[in-house]
Amino acid sequence: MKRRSAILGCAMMFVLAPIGAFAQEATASGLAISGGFMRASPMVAAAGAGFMTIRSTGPEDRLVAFRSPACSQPELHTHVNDNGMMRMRQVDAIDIPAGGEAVLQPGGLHLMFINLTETLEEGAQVPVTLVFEKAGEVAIELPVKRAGAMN
Ligand SMILES: [Cu+2]
Repeated sequence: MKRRSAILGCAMMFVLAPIGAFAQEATASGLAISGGFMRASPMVAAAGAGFMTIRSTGPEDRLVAFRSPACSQPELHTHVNDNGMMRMRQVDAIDIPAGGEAVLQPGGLHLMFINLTETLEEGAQVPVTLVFEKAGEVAIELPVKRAGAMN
């Protein structure tokens, strides 16, 4: 995976996908993050969720935490089927297999932004720092899409 400048990456993604999805960022440490987004959330103090695909072009890694100025209580979550009811549950880490990927998507794994510090307005960019066990910290920006967006 060649490293390219964030500006060039954004410009290319904007041409190819004007709806959004320009949070794409490649790291030198063998992780490629693509398709990141959040959903617009109308009220302050509500929670928000972040989604993306994290691919490893090298060894296995684990997403162990994240930080964002958009919330005061970031958690890693998944959904579990509890007698037919889908419930969110906190997880310690999200595994990215060697040469494979972890998909964070609605109804599954996600970044949970608890105690939002600001309203998530459609069109905004939310700075997020992902913390990986091996790759360390990776800064990205997640575009805010309309409420209910699936990708
Ligand atoms: Cu959640």
